Amino acid sequence: MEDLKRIERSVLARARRAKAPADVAEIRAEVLGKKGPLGLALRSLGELPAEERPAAGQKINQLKGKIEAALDEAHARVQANARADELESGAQDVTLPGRRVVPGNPHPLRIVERDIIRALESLGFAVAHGPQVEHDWYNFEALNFPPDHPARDTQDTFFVSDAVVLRTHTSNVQIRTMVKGKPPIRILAPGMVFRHDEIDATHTPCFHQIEGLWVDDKATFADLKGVLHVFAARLFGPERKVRFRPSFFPFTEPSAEMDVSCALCGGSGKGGCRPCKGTGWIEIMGAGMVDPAVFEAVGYDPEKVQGFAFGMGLERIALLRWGVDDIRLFYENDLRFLEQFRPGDTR
Ligand code: 2NL
Repeated sequence: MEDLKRIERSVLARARRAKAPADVAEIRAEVLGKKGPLGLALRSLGELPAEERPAAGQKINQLKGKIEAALDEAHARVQANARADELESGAQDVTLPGRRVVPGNPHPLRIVERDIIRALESLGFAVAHGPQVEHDWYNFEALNFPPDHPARDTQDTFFVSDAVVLRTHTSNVQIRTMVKGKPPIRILAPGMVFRHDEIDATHTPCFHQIEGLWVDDKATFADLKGVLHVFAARLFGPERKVRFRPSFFPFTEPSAEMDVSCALCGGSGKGGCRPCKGTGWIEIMGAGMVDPAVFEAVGYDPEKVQGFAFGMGLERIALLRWGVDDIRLFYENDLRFLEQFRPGDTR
């Protein structure tokens, strides 16, 4: 019994002095292990007279419980101290600047698409979508393509069946919108289109377009010019000039092409300027007044409604804007190329 008292005093004193979790673990192993003083005491019970053994055994077990509780308490204390020391010593410097998360960025063609939509949204245009696999009627017939028009040729068009094609422009969206609804209509149709072209620096069989359509009872060619002026100023900058040249499309009459002045030579064309081939002008889109035959196809009375439409290729705009010289770069998924185009970049 005397021994037990001594063990208790010395172990509890050591537990109070422990400074680190390792100190507590050491005391635990030493005192509670098989070869420790308590183990010895249990084994020496056999030397006592039989009637004293139960009481002595109980004492030893009580002491064991007391020591375990003291060690647990000591462990909790040193653990809390260690944590406090760690924080105080600056192991976690909460004043360090945060780690930068590298964000992904949209594909350059998406950036161009978004900027074109933004430039026209405030004029009242809303975005509309339609199918990429389309019936011949929505892609050609309703757009006044004569049956023998070269664009219908298998050289240009991907046929899914005799009467079903991969759309060659996004005009199918405008036809569907006109068939379903009624004027006034003011929509933008962005999307993927398909033509059976050989791949080179300016052609891929799948590319992107955005077309616009404005129909009401009095939308004029002057309105068309106004809209496209605003568009060009917003997309290319107010310092660029625009001009309209006569052109032809089966679905517009009259038809025009719009050029913007070349950014590189400032419109002079001097010095054999490359982007404008020395002309000072760069073609960016086609446009025109919707042909009466198109209105008749969708069930509108061409005597009562009128309007205009325009269309452009996103790849072409992207090439011009960033001075890229090969359209295939947009489709190779090389991050070293794609990461150069950050949203918010203008020109
Ligand atoms: C170009 C020219 C153009 C249109 C697209 C259109 C649509 C309907 C009716 C009339 Cl539903 N026109 N779209 C009009 C003129 C030109 O695109 O060069 N695109 C790349």
